[in-house]
Amino acid sequence: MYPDEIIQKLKKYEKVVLLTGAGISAESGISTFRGARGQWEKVDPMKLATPESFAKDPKFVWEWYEARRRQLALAEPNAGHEILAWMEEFFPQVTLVTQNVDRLHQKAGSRHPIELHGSIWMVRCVGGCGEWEDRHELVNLPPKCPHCGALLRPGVVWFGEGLPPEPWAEAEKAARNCDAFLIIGTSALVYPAAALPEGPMRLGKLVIEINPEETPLSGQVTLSIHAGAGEALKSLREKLIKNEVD
Ligand code: BJW
Ligand code: ZN
Repeated sequence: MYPDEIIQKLKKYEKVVLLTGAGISAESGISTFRGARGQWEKVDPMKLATPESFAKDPKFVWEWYEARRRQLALAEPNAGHEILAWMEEFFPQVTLVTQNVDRLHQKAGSRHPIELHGSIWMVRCVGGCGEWEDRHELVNLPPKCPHCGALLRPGVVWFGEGLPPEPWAEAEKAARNCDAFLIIGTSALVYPAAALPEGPMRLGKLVIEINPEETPLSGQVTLSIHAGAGEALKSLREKLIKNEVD
């Protein structure tokens, strides 16, 4: 799966960036957005993941989010999440950047995942009272702010909204300075996250993609592994450890 010279190089690198998408959580039973079995086969994302849709029908949008929250409350991280957390022990400096809102990386032990699209466990008052974590089952949808009575919205980033500036700046900086960049389980269709590997690719850095399907990045990366994240990352860990002993 991995040529030896790539493993030898990777082993010596200090600064590694990991960019994840919905595919890393697929093996935890969480549907991806696009592609085979993606949840957006069944629902139109533009009806749900935009501020306009929320303004028009907050109950409908919240029903989708609350169903996902209940599914996620029962979900466990899988081998892929665990191996990415292990990489923080193996490499001197790992920056994990995720587009996922599920917090499964944190549950697997990753210390400081950068969340580009927020978190499904956060709620935000549209009246300006702030944002806080709430994992309770939300029964009366749409939920209202306990402080001012305005609507609460999910603390995620919808289409047309800017990414949170600090996480984005941190992700860009890590991408600029990395020795190697791993892209795991993202269709690489949603910007600006999909643009993060562009700099490293342009500079000829080692860029590895793990995805069972082709993506727009597959032809540009150093190595494209067409396999599920669990299998591909288990194999990578074995090679890294074996080569360490050799
Ligand atoms: C496996 C697997 C296994 C399966 N193992 N892999 C530049 C160019 C063009 C457009 C734009 C642009 N800049 C901005 C835009 C507009 C827009 C955009 O990108 N649109 C595109 C669709 C064209 N971007 C935005 O609006 C962003 N904001 C922004 O840019 O602000 C500045 C701005 C403001 C105003 C105007 C203009 C600019 C915000 C994007 C927010 C995305 N939000 C969502 C919803 C989050 C909340 C929620 O969860 O509900 O984020 S959309 C959805 O897509 C979610 C995801 O994080 C994101 C990415 O999806 P991801 O993770 O890649 O999942 P999938 O399903 O697409 O792919 C899964 C992959 O896994 C597949 O490839 C499978 O093959 C693979 N897989 N099993 C490994 N076992
Ligand atoms: Zn409020």
